Amino acid sequence: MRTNVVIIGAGPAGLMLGRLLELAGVDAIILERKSPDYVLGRIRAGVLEQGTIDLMDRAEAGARMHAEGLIHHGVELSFDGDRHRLDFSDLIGRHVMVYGQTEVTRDLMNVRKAQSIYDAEDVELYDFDTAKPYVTYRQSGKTHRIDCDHIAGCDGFHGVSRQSVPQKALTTFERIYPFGWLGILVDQPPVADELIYAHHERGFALCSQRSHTRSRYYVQVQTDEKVEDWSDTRFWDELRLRLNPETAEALRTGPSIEKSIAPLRSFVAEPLRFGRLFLAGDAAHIVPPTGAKGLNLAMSDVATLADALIEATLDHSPAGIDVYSAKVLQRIWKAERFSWWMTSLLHTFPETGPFGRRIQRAEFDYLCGSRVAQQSLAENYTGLPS
Ligand code: RFL
Ligand code: PHB
Repeated sequence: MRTNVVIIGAGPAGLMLGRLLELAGVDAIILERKSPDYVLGRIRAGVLEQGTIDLMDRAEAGARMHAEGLIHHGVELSFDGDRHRLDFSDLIGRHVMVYGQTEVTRDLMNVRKAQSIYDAEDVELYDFDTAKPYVTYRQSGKTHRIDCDHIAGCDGFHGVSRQSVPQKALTTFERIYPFGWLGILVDQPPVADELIYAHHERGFALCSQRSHTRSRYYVQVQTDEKVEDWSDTRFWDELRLRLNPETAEALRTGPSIEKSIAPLRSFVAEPLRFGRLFLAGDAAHIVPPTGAKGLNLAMSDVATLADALIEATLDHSPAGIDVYSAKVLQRIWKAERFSWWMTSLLHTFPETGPFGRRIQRAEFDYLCGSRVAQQSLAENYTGLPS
């Protein structure tokens, strides 16, 4: 087989890239290790920035998102039960949309006409430092080969693409946090109209949602915690303790339909181009979910990469691919900074002690009293320009 671009990974980054290339007339094949049902079964992000909404429209995949997505004009922060609402629309004239990553993925799968190969095992990348790269994979016991001009590594943090780059060509920056998020999905109306990010001495908690009838809640847990040790009752009891009393009272609980623990990590690889291989999305970087940036960052990477690959393929110009890595890394580091900062403000860090908590409280009080500080948070949360 031969194509212009082999895209590895059919998460939101790979699917969006594939769609943008398809619409521009650039031939691409997506190779995904898992089945479509498995990909759609992963419960992840829930908040879309305007840039992501615009990209869904450009991909001609935005109709259901506009019909079902919920526009949120602000969020609430809570510190030891003291509440403060940030009104993004008033602060900077912008908003976000609540629409699940699962739905984004489903919509992108549905509009795609070109070839996607699921259940592709043992994907391997070859000769991307030459003009004739190729990729191999196994399916039903047979090995297949695809020759191409470029390879896009959109295969997430544990994917094969970044691992195929020689160690000496890659610099990585990493911070692993000493806790994770235990998340629960439940078919009950959300406790509030907007998201609540809560700091409590027992740990962080987040009240999020997917729709008017489906809610998503998280609590900070130790990294060695096991999901099996968290019955639904234990989860709801712990969540209530971390919210202010009125919110705890209003909480509508029920049996969980999904429950999982995600570790928290900050990670960046540099650079993001190696000859004819490009990394994008979680394959290139990870942010802790506190700033709701991971999916949005993946989308802004592939928007830039799509334009670069279209230019390289149709106009035979390397201008876009030559600047891809430097351009997206600028935005990536700003999102890393914001996600690290939100995480630092809202979680409990066992090692920082009482001094650390007083500093967090001072940061919260400063935020509540300063419109400039609120505008900064709002500007970053709703998405910096690309
Ligand atoms: P994905 O979604 O991980 O997709 C990668 C795909 O590549 C496939 N793959 C391979 N395919 C072929 N061969 C191989 N060797 C392969 N190895 C892997 C995988 O099966 C998969 O299908 O990466 P992508 O596309 O870069 O998308 C990134 C986002 O998924 C991620 O950043 C967000 O989910 C992060 N995130 C959030 N982001 C936001 O913008 N807003 C949020 O509110 C938000 N909340 C979250 C989150 C992530 C969370 N977890 C579980 C880490 C909440 C949580 C709890
Ligand atoms: C979610 O709904 O899953 C979600 C929302 C906001 C975040 C992280 C996760 O910051």
